[in-house]
Amino acid sequence: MQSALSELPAGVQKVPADAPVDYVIRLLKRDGGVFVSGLVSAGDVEKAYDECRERLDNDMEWDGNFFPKETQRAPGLIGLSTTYTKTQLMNPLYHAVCDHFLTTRSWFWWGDERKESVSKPYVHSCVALRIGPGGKAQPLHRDDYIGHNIHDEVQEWDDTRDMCRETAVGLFVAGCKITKQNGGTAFIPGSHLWGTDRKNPPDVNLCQHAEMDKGDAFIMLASTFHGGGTNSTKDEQRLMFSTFVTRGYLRQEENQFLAVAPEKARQYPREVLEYMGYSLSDPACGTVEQMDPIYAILPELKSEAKYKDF
Ligand SMILES: O=C(O)CCC(=O)C(=O)O
Ligand SMILES: [Fe+2]
Repeated sequence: MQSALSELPAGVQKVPADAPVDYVIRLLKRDGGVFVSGLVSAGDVEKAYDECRERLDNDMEWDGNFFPKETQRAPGLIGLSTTYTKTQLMNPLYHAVCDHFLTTRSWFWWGDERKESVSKPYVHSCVALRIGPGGKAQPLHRDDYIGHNIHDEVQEWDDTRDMCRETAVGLFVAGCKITKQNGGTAFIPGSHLWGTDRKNPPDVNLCQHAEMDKGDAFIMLASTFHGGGTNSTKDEQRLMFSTFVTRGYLRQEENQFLAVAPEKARQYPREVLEYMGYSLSDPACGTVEQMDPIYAILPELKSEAKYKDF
């Protein structure tokens, strides 16, 4: 795998939406980020915007420097936009990438039996971000600081050593044409390999900007240093949909059980509910009444419920 990484074309790549998953994964291991053109149709992006625009318009100002006052947010997107949920959160390419980086496999002794557990990834956060004219750049950060992820410095990705390195993967979808000028996300290619204990702060001069057409996407490992850019335009709003997925046994950034009303959640197919966290993380995280939480949100399934070993 390592020799394969060195054969990749130089620089952060933009791949078509039907690119092989394997290729996208290899690019992420080398660069920490990869662009995907036309991942979502312009029509679906516009529809998703319509469905969350009111929340964006009515957002409160952030008190602090993580977001400039010109940035408005629409969190809890699953509750606001079925189009976003269907066309972005549940995107098959994104899921395959998340499955690769965020599935956790472990084995344990259970008496004299050797038990294997596989914990699958689930939703971390779902928010639309609109940076208005004049909005200043965010401080460069790693989104996995949220989950206290500490990194060793490495030269190159190693599949065995780095199996558990990442705790989250992001999907940024352009809601409009995104340029460096209107606040395209700044990121440092390769910074996912950096150690936490580097002496110097991340240098903005190493940044590249995520410039995308409406419906294009940027998939990014959460350990990559990045931040919303400065919107230096007079009249452009930069709209981007941001999704993160995390390991099944870690706490969600955005609590989906409270962020999305149960009556709204119930309108989604079971696979969406499971991705939100209405499912067990093997062996036994997330139970309700010591069973899979799906029975709590879909009580009509209760007749099939029974206690089981973990
Ligand atoms: O707005 C952006 O481009 C990035 C936002 C971000 O990094 C964050 O909210 O953590
Ligand atoms: Fe971030």
